Amino acid sequence: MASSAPRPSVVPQANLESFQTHLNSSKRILALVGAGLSASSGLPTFRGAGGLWRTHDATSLATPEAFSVNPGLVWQFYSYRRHMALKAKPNPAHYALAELARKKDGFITLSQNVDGLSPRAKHPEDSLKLIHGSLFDVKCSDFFCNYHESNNYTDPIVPALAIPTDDVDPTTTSALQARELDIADESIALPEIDHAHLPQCPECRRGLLRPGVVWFGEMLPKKVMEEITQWMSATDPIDLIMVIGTSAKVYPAAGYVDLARAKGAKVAIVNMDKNDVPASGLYNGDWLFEGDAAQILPEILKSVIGEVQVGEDAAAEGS
Ligand code: BJW
Repeated sequence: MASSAPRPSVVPQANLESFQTHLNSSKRILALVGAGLSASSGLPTFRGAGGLWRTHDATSLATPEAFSVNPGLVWQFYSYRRHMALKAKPNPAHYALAELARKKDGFITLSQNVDGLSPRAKHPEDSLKLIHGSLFDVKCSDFFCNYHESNNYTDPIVPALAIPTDDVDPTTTSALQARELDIADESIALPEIDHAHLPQCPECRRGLLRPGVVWFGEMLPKKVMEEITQWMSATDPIDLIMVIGTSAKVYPAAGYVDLARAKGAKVAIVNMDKNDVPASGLYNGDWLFEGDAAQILPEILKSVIGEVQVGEDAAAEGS
């Protein structure tokens, strides 16, 4: 395991000291993380810059309605995201949170991310709650079928969803000479994909498979939500909630900030955009760390986790 070189400080000293004093004495800590955690791994966020996929607002494709109207388009969006996530690597922020989970018993992370990077940074499973599912789960879209498959890393999941390539030399059949096209590039026409060539449910043989993620208007995974409710409602206070790389605009995730506050928590925000604070704003004694989570988290958590080990990537099987 190679350790990363010490980084120059990116955090004002006074802020850092008061945060670390609180962190060191905190017993129950929550992290709410979003797409900004994976931004420096090269994965785009949802809102703001990078929140467009071709001409589509990414959030407009994350609905059951979009899937029912145009499953081919929605699958192309998710197939592209699966491919990008498999190519990406966890960054120091993923490793820092994973290490904090090993060091502090009373720490849980609620991740809105579906990219698999926290599991690949070996974040202990029991303290990582994937509240919006995973790109690598698939399930049947038929209401009456319960088929669900985890850890499906086949890329592309069906041949029709392969990222198109241009053959640099059309006279050769060597795959090595084919270059992947960026299907996010609008100048490249997307193929129309017939239903028959989209992923089919192997169980009911009636429905299309769909990504095992939580779309707008859908319930979050019941078991995960119950585990979170149980953790939140323990009688001991919550000391700290860290709100990391999320615009905190999507519910029920964003609601955990107020729930944690109501149980005594101070709030620490880590975000590139200092205006992206939760709806209830910042209180006296909270912290705002403005900048890249991949730089800030290893530094602010250092008093507990030491130097971050950017370690082996528990790469997805088959990737
Ligand atoms: C950096 C950085 C760097 C960049 N370092 N930082 C209560 C009030 C109002 C509305 C509702 C409510 N309750 C429910 C709703 C409706 C809806 C909702 O919240 N709508 C809002 C938009 C208003 N919620 C739902 O529908 C949820 N379901 C539900 O509540 O069901 C109830 C129900 C009851 C009975 C029957 C049926 C249902 C489901 C929400 C599911 C959200 N799904 C998505 C897609 C997941 C799959 C996929 O990935 O494609 O989840 S949408 C999208 O948003 C995705 C994300 O996880 C989520 C949050 O986005 P995130 O992560 O915050 O990303 P961004 O882009 O917004 O922010 C990135 C941040 O990073 C920015 O701040 C940057 O500045 C920062 N950043 N680089 C640090 N390097």
